[in-house]
Amino acid sequence: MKKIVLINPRKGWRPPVGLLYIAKYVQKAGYDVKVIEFIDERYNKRRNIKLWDEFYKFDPDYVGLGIISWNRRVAGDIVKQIRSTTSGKKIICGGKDPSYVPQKYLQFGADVAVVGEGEETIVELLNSLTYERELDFIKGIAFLRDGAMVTTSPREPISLDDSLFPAYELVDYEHYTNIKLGGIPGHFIKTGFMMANRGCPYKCTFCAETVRNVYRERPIANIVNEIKWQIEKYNIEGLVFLDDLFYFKDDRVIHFCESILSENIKLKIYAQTRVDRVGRKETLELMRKAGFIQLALGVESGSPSILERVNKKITIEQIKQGVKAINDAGIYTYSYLVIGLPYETEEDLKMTETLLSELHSTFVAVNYYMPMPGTPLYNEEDDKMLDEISYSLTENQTFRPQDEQKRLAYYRAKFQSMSERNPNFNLFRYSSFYGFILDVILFHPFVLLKGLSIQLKQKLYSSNFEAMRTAMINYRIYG
Ligand code: B12
Ligand code: SF4
Repeated sequence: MKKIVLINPRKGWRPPVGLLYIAKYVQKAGYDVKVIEFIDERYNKRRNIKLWDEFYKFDPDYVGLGIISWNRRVAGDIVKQIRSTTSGKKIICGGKDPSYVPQKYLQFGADVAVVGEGEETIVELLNSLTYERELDFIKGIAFLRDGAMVTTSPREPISLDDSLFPAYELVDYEHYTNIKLGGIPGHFIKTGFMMANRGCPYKCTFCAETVRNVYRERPIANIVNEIKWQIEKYNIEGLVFLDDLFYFKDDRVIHFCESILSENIKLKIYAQTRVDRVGRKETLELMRKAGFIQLALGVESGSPSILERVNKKITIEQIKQGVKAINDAGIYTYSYLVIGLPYETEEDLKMTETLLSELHSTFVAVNYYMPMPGTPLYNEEDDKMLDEISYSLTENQTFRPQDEQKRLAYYRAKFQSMSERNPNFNLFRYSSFYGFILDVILFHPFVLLKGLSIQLKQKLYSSNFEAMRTAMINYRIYG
């Protein structure tokens, strides 16, 4: 049996679901699969050395890496290390970043870059490599021939009708469910993760998903079966839907909630929607009954001209109505804002402040704008930055000059403080959170000190508490 190692170049606070879908399809096709998740080396170099030992011992025929753009540099280093220390292994790079810039990965030394969704492509590719068939007829790949890149015709988005479950058993999924701080914001419970739909039909200009905007649905029965399986196997109490747009169609949400209720499934559920898709009181009340405790919304900005420029296709009025409708149904609102867009003025930020003061969102989360490949504002300089950086969860997420960063950090702090509830303090409702804090304070105080020292030096976070919280998340991930 041919062997393949699938690599997550850098583990995060949620599981690499895409890579685990690939793992399941490859396993089903008869390959022996191992998944290795490297950790951020600044946390524990020795752990990565051990993982490399496992890699060499398994001695795979094929290697596949699943890469988001933020991990480009570390993924490149991994490809180069495999090339320089082994021979005869076929290296395949897939995921968001190789889909946008396949040539980069071929330059790093990969044999093939997979563009788009990989379930069908990887199986056809491995079979062709195994039986030494031509690659030209496999859709959705790029490879080098006589030094020039050959790109095959695009792969269609896959149908989710008979979706297999991701191969959670190949990673420490128990660990992911137990991070708790990476689950439902403001809650400290054992949480599972899942995709119910794929794609999003909208085209917001800052969002990296706009290229694969074909919205598709998994059958409700298939989703419910996976939920039951995760409850039985991992004892989850909460569930995060990772979908870009969970609540898109009213009738589908109703069908899902009715299935959850009829199966007597009791979970706290978090999902994402848009302010212009919610509104029917009956649906939201049903969602509340089915366990939805938090709905996240892309509010983005309080400035109509910013909403227009990012092509959000929502109005200030819709934002107010959407948030109010969810609040009224007794579900927490989690409003995402994006600040730091290149054309954003102080006046725009003031308008956001005014909107927040009227909004009464339970939680407000502010992200700094990050240019991503495939989006209109992304330029050569950003691309060079992604080639060089080694992003860490506790470090600068924006690469802006310090003054600019401090200015944005000020607004971030201000906006987040306009939440109706502080998500950090919400955590203190959970008795298990006290145990965790005590463990950190008594046995690992350096975790908090590290967070604080980053904050004192770089002022990256909106508060000392947030800096320490991020440090604690890292501790939960990397130990
Ligand atoms: C879960 C998630 C995370 C998790 C895990 C990330 C991971 N490794 O998968 C965590 C919490 C760690 C995370 C963190 C971040 N994330 Co995130 N995250 C997501 C989210 C919500 C779901 C990912 C997912 O499971 N998708 C579903 C699967 C089915 O799709 P997929 O991952 O693309 O996989 C398919 C293909 O890409 C391909 N494929 C994937 N791997 C492989 C491997 C091989 C060998 C092959 C052949 C094919 C292949 O086949 C898969 C199946 O079809 C996406 C949004 C989204 N809709 O994808 C954002 C997203 C991936 N994240 C994004 C970003 C920006 C981040 C952060 C930088 C945010 C931040 N400011 O901190 C950090 C990075 C931290 C870090 N250092 O890793 C961007 C990435 C953009 C880009 N160009 O890469 C996305 C797309 C969100 C967005 N719309 O902007 N994220
Ligand atoms: S920001 Fe949300 S609505 Fe806009 S394209 Fe991305 S996922 Fe879709």
